[in-house]
Amino acid sequence: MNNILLAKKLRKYFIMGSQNCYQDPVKTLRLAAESGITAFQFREKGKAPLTGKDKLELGKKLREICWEYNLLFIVNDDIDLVEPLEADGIHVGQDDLSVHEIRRLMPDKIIGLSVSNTEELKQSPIQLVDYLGVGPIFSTTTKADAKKPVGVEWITAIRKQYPTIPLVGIGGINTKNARTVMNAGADGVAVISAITSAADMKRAVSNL
Ligand code: 3NM
Repeated sequence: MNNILLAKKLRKYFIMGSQNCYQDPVKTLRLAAESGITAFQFREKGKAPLTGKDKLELGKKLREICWEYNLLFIVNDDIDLVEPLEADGIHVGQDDLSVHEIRRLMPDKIIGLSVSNTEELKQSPIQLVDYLGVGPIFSTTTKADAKKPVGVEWITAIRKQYPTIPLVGIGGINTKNARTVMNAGADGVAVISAITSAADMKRAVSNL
Protein backbone atom coordinates (compact mmCIF):
# COMPACT_ATOMS: atom_id res chain seq x y z
CA MET A 1 0.00 0.00 0.00
CA ASN A 2 1.50 3.38 -0.89
CA ASN A 3 2.01 6.15 1.67
CA ILE A 4 -0.89 8.28 0.46
CA LEU A 5 -3.41 5.47 0.65
CA LEU A 6 -2.08 4.21 3.99
CA ALA A 7 -2.19 7.73 5.45
CA LYS A 8 -5.83 7.95 4.41
CA LYS A 9 -6.65 4.58 5.94
CA LEU A 10 -5.08 5.65 9.26
CA ARG A 11 -7.21 8.78 9.65
CA LYS A 12 -9.39 7.43 12.48
CA TYR A 13 -7.47 4.59 14.03
CA PHE A 14 -9.27 2.79 16.84
CA ILE A 15 -7.19 0.67 19.23
CA MET A 16 -8.88 -1.74 21.58
CA GLY A 17 -8.78 -5.00 23.49
CA SER A 18 -11.29 -6.65 25.79
CA GLN A 19 -9.77 -4.81 28.77
CA ASN A 20 -10.79 -1.44 27.29
CA CYS A 21 -14.44 -2.30 26.74
CA TYR A 22 -17.49 -1.60 28.85
CA GLN A 23 -19.52 -3.96 26.72
CA ASP A 24 -18.83 -6.91 24.43
CA PRO A 25 -15.70 -6.01 22.35
CA VAL A 26 -17.35 -7.37 19.22
CA LYS A 27 -20.31 -5.01 19.73
CA THR A 28 -17.93 -2.15 20.52
CA LEU A 29 -15.96 -2.64 17.32
CA ARG A 30 -19.09 -3.03 15.21
CA LEU A 31 -20.50 0.21 16.54
CA ALA A 32 -17.17 1.98 15.99
CA ALA A 33 -17.06 0.61 12.43
CA GLU A 34 -20.59 1.83 11.77
CA SER A 35 -19.56 5.18 13.25
CA GLY A 36 -16.80 5.69 10.70
CA ILE A 37 -13.41 4.53 12.00
CA THR A 38 -10.93 3.73 9.21
CA ALA A 39 -8.50 1.33 10.91
CA PHE A 40 -8.41 -0.97 13.91
CA GLN A 41 -5.65 -2.33 16.11
CA PHE A 42 -6.28 -5.40 18.24
CA ARG A 43 -4.39 -4.77 21.47
CA GLU A 44 -4.85 -7.21 24.36
CA LYS A 45 -2.62 -5.61 26.99
CA GLY A 46 -2.76 -4.17 30.47
CA LYS A 47 -5.19 -5.43 33.07
CA ALA A 48 -6.30 -9.06 32.62
CA PRO A 49 -5.71 -9.39 28.88
CA LEU A 50 -6.94 -12.42 27.02
CA THR A 51 -4.26 -14.91 25.98
CA GLY A 52 -3.95 -18.09 23.90
CA LYS A 53 -7.12 -19.52 22.43
CA ASP A 54 -9.40 -16.82 23.89
CA LYS A 55 -7.31 -14.10 22.32
CA LEU A 56 -7.27 -15.87 18.98
CA GLU A 57 -11.04 -16.44 19.03
CA LEU A 58 -11.82 -12.80 19.84
CA GLY A 59 -9.27 -11.71 17.22
CA LYS A 60 -11.07 -13.76 14.56
CA LYS A 61 -14.40 -12.10 15.33
CA LEU A 62 -12.87 -8.63 15.25
CA ARG A 63 -11.03 -9.45 12.06
CA GLU A 64 -14.32 -10.41 10.38
CA ILE A 65 -15.79 -7.01 11.21
CA CYS A 66 -12.78 -5.27 9.67
CA TRP A 67 -13.28 -7.22 6.44
CA GLU A 68 -16.94 -6.36 6.45
CA TYR A 69 -16.28 -2.62 6.82
CA ASN A 70 -13.06 -2.50 4.79
CA LEU A 71 -10.98 -1.38 7.78
CA LEU A 72 -7.28 -1.99 8.16
CA PHE A 73 -6.70 -4.70 10.74
CA ILE A 74 -3.44 -4.38 12.66
CA VAL A 75 -2.27 -6.63 15.48
CA ASN A 76 -0.40 -5.11 18.41
CA ASP A 77 2.95 -6.71 19.10
CA ASP A 78 1.94 -10.40 18.85
CA ILE A 79 3.63 -11.64 15.68
CA ASP A 80 2.19 -15.12 16.11
CA LEU A 81 -1.29 -13.75 15.50
CA VAL A 82 -0.54 -11.97 12.22
CA GLU A 83 -0.87 -15.01 9.94
CA PRO A 84 -3.72 -16.83 11.75
CA LEU A 85 -5.78 -13.64 11.74
CA GLU A 86 -4.68 -12.65 8.23
CA ALA A 87 -3.85 -9.23 9.64
CA ASP A 88 -2.84 -6.40 7.34
CA GLY A 89 0.06 -5.66 9.63
CA ILE A 90 1.59 -5.35 13.07
CA HIS A 91 2.29 -2.45 15.41
CA VAL A 92 5.28 -2.60 17.73
CA GLY A 93 6.87 -0.46 20.41
CA GLN A 94 10.55 0.17 20.96
CA ASP A 95 10.93 -2.78 23.33
CA ASP A 96 9.02 -5.33 21.28
CA LEU A 97 10.29 -7.65 18.56
CA SER A 98 12.76 -5.82 16.30
CA VAL A 99 11.52 -4.20 13.13
CA HIS A 100 14.40 -5.82 11.20
CA GLU A 101 13.24 -9.24 12.29
CA ILE A 102 9.58 -8.57 11.50
CA ARG A 103 10.45 -7.17 8.07
CA ARG A 104 12.57 -10.23 7.34
CA LEU A 105 9.72 -12.56 8.29
CA MET A 106 6.94 -10.47 6.74
CA PRO A 107 8.15 -8.52 3.75
CA ASP A 108 4.67 -7.46 2.65
CA LYS A 109 2.88 -6.65 5.91
CA ILE A 110 2.30 -3.15 7.22
CA ILE A 111 4.64 -2.38 10.13
CA GLY A 112 3.83 0.44 12.54
CA LEU A 113 6.34 1.63 15.12
CA SER A 114 5.90 3.82 18.21
CA VAL A 115 8.37 6.65 18.69
CA SER A 116 8.28 8.83 21.80
CA ASN A 117 11.42 10.94 21.61
CA THR A 118 14.48 11.95 19.57
CA GLU A 119 16.59 9.07 20.85
CA GLU A 120 14.01 6.53 19.77
CA LEU A 121 13.65 8.18 16.40
CA LYS A 122 17.42 8.10 15.87
CA GLN A 123 17.75 4.44 16.73
CA SER A 124 14.75 3.30 14.66
CA PRO A 125 15.04 1.80 11.17
CA ILE A 126 12.45 4.21 9.74
CA GLN A 127 13.11 3.01 6.19
CA LEU A 128 11.69 -0.41 7.14
CA VAL A 129 8.41 0.76 8.69
CA ASP A 130 5.20 1.85 6.98
CA TYR A 131 3.91 4.30 9.55
CA LEU A 132 4.84 5.85 12.89
CA GLY A 133 2.73 6.10 16.04
CA VAL A 134 3.80 9.29 17.74
CA GLY A 135 3.14 9.87 21.40
CA PRO A 136 1.92 10.06 23.98
CA ILE A 137 0.89 13.46 22.69
CA PHE A 138 -1.15 14.30 25.78
CA SER A 139 -1.29 12.59 29.15
CA THR A 140 -3.28 9.38 29.20
CA THR A 141 -4.58 7.11 31.90
CA THR A 142 -5.31 4.27 29.50
CA LYS A 143 -1.74 2.97 29.30
CA ALA A 144 -0.16 2.45 32.72
CA ASP A 145 3.44 2.65 31.49
CA ALA A 146 2.95 5.50 29.02
CA LYS A 147 5.94 7.80 28.66
CA LYS A 148 5.99 11.55 29.26
CA PRO A 149 3.58 13.52 27.04
CA VAL A 150 5.45 15.03 24.12
CA GLY A 151 2.91 17.55 22.78
CA VAL A 152 1.89 18.17 19.19
CA GLU A 153 5.28 19.81 18.48
CA TRP A 154 6.77 16.34 18.33
CA ILE A 155 4.54 15.53 15.34
CA THR A 156 5.66 18.67 13.56
CA ALA A 157 9.32 17.79 14.23
CA ILE A 158 9.00 14.29 12.79
CA ARG A 159 6.96 15.54 9.84
CA LYS A 160 9.75 17.96 9.01
CA GLN A 161 12.34 15.21 9.06
CA TYR A 162 10.17 12.63 7.25
CA PRO A 163 7.83 14.52 4.93
CA THR A 164 6.02 11.51 3.44
CA ILE A 165 5.82 8.75 6.07
CA PRO A 166 2.30 8.29 7.45
CA LEU A 167 2.10 9.60 11.04
CA VAL A 168 -0.56 9.03 13.66
CA GLY A 169 -0.70 10.82 16.99
CA ILE A 170 -1.56 8.72 20.04
CA GLY A 171 -2.20 9.25 23.73
CA GLY A 172 -4.89 11.37 25.36
CA ILE A 173 -6.41 12.39 22.03
CA ASN A 174 -10.12 13.20 22.12
CA THR A 175 -12.79 15.07 20.20
CA LYS A 176 -11.63 18.38 21.65
CA ASN A 177 -7.93 18.19 20.81
CA ALA A 178 -7.86 15.96 17.69
CA ARG A 179 -7.85 19.00 15.40
CA THR A 180 -4.61 20.32 16.92
CA VAL A 181 -2.97 16.93 16.28
CA MET A 182 -4.05 16.98 12.63
CA ASN A 183 -2.98 20.61 12.24
CA ALA A 184 0.47 19.74 13.58
CA GLY A 185 1.00 17.44 10.60
CA ALA A 186 -0.48 14.06 11.58
CA ASP A 187 -2.32 11.94 9.04
CA GLY A 188 -4.54 10.46 11.69
CA VAL A 189 -5.40 10.03 15.34
CA ALA A 190 -5.08 6.75 17.22
CA VAL A 191 -7.41 6.52 20.19
CA ILE A 192 -8.76 4.13 22.78
CA SER A 193 -10.84 5.92 25.42
CA ALA A 194 -12.16 8.69 23.15
CA ILE A 195 -14.19 5.93 21.52
CA THR A 196 -14.67 3.26 24.20
CA SER A 197 -15.81 5.82 26.79
CA ALA A 198 -17.94 7.91 24.46
CA ALA A 199 -21.56 8.36 25.50
CA ASP A 200 -22.42 8.82 21.82
CA MET A 201 -19.91 6.86 19.74
CA LYS A 202 -21.21 8.04 16.36
CA ARG A 203 -20.76 11.63 17.38
CA ALA A 204 -17.33 10.99 18.92
CA VAL A 205 -15.93 9.30 15.81
CA SER A 206 -17.40 11.99 13.62
CA ASN A 207 -15.71 14.71 15.71
CA LEU A 208 -12.28 13.09 15.82
N1 3NM B 1 0.18 3.86 23.28
P1 3NM B 1 -6.08 6.83 25.01
S1 3NM B 1 -0.47 5.93 24.58
C1 3NM B 1 -1.76 2.37 23.46
O1 3NM B 1 2.33 6.64 23.76
C2 3NM B 1 -1.08 3.63 23.73
O2 3NM B 1 2.66 4.87 22.55
C3 3NM B 1 0.63 5.06 23.65
O3 3NM B 1 -5.14 5.54 24.93
C4 3NM B 1 1.97 5.56 23.31
O4 3NM B 1 -6.46 7.14 23.61
C5 3NM B 1 -1.60 4.69 24.48
O5 3NM B 1 -7.26 6.38 25.82
C6 3NM B 1 -2.95 4.76 25.11
O6 3NM B 1 -5.29 7.91 25.66
C7 3NM B 1 -3.91 5.55 24.29
